Amino acid sequence: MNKKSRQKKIAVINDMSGYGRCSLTVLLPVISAMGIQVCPVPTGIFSNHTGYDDYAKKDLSKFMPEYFKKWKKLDLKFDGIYIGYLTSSSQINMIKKFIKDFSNNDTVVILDPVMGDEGRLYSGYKKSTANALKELLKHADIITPNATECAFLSDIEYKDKRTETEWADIASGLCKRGPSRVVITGINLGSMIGNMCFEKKGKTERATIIRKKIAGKSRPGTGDLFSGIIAADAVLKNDFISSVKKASDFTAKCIAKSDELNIPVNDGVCFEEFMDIRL
Ligand code: PXL
Repeated sequence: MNKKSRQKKIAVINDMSGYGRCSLTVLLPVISAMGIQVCPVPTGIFSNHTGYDDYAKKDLSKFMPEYFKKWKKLDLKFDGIYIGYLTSSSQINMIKKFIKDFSNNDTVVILDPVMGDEGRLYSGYKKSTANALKELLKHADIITPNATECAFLSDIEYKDKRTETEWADIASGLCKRGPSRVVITGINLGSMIGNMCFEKKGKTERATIIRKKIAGKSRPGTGDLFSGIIAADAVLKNDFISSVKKASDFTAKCIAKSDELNIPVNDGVCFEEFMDIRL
């Protein structure tokens, strides 16, 4: 019998966008830098993310069963399963089976319900996929929606500004559908930005807002960076609220550096500036 490896592994189900620093091109280096092996499952390949005027896209839904079959043959089990941008609603059932097949008793499932921002779905992102994604809530331990994704998941009107109690009620409603931890990301607090950490333990619910001064322009890929850190810390069993603080500090640092280096907004954040190799 092989000894159990002491290094953790996360399977990341997300798209590969060749240019624009989001999804897998962010999650692979960031989770690796936190000392965890990252195993990508590409849901689709994009020449560049869909925030640019034009892009080429290849949906990989048809390839996924074959991919999973070979992984099954390798008898893989993951400490974390991270779900991000899906390219078709047909991927939902495959992912449900993936969770069943590749989890052990201790696996953490992190769902970043990537679908839109500023009240709208991303260009080319289908409403049917957004609706189908709701089915994954019951399989997730942690979710990291922004205000737009909260509105779609909860079938409520999109509002940029809400009271703290309203955000907590939305998080509580989402918790009732599966996850025990919710982070509502990028809450508009005027000159500050907030991330609400909502935790449910038995009947006890606790909401905490982590506030930070706005570090610079809002950019694509910051949600992926943020959620990657939350996922890695969850698998490492680090404290939830400390991990949200860490993720918001690191994201803010990358945003500020990107403005300083005149990185075009669509090109995301220059997190590479802070990927020190552990020697
Ligand atoms: O970061 C979110 C994201 C992921 N994947 C693709 C995207 C976007 C946001 O625009 O276009 C393909």
